[in-house]
Amino acid sequence: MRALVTGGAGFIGSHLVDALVAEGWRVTVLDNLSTGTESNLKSVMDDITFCKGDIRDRQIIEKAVEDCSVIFHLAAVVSVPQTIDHPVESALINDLGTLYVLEEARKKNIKRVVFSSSCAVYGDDPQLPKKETMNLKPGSPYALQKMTAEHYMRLGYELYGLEAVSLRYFNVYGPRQDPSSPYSGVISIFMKMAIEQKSPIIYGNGDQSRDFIYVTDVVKANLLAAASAQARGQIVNIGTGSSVSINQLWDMICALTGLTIEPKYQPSRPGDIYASLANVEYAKLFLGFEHDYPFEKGLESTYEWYKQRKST
Ligand code: UD2
Repeated sequence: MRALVTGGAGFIGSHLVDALVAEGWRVTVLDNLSTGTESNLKSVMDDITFCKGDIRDRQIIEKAVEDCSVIFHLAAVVSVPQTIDHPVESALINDLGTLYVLEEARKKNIKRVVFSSSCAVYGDDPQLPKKETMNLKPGSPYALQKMTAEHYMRLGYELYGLEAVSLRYFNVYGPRQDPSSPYSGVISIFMKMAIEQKSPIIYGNGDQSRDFIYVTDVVKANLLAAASAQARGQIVNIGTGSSVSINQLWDMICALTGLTIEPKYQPSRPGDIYASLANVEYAKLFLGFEHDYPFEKGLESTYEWYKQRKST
């Protein structure tokens, strides 16, 4: 069995590639290395076929899908602010690129496509927890592009019989998440601050909360989505069903690292969502998915990774 992982050199994609290789899959990675890195794949590079290329390039997709039975489609512009600055270019990648991948799947009769979507599609609806059947209120080009791509997945299923599955990730964290941009995931930034023993910045009063899910659990959800018969044509939240506030998060990191550093508070970010929490019933029903990593354990593994990274 061969799988194609688009965006396979990225934070989440590279963990998925590791797991697929460990399970005995043959794996092709398609990645343009815009945000992903070859170093993320260093332990499996000899075991995979690596195609450096862009999902806007139809010829390279055609080559990459050869012999595949499943496509995991993760390649995307992943930064919300970048999609606000570049709405057209990001749509070409996030939407047209997805359509190219689906079209190649249709031509080559590849049955299953698992798409990485985002809880961003819900927008700032105060209703909690977020349920897949809720009305969507995309509040950025990024969210709109993910929503559009989900619809292409749905049409792929309804019109062409593609076994399309969309996974709406909540806030994913873990090793290899890059903390270098101010819009990086809050956990990666806070880990960097803890290791450098500096005060983190908390935007707003810190009461805003997120449903954080460990990257290994997201990989597990992808593997189940590729295998489960009930998953065909579904859109499924991937979260834990519980949340922590940003204040609690920093307190937990302090407890874990033995630090007593006060955070600095700055005004809320424009457009920041107050609370985010996944309803996880569909994940259980359609994928048989439940997360394995309690938050404390995920934080600890993540901290160990950042600590080691600093010392190498
Ligand atoms: C996440 C996704 C984004 C989009 C969005 C949809 C990440 C990195 N981003 O944005 O792509 O899917 O969800 O709702 O997963 N914060 C601080 N200090 C910092 C950094 C962040 O206080 O140094 C706060 C931030 O204001 C926010 C919370 O932490 O309230 C989480 O921020 P984030 O950037 O990790 O993720 P989020 O939920 O804004």
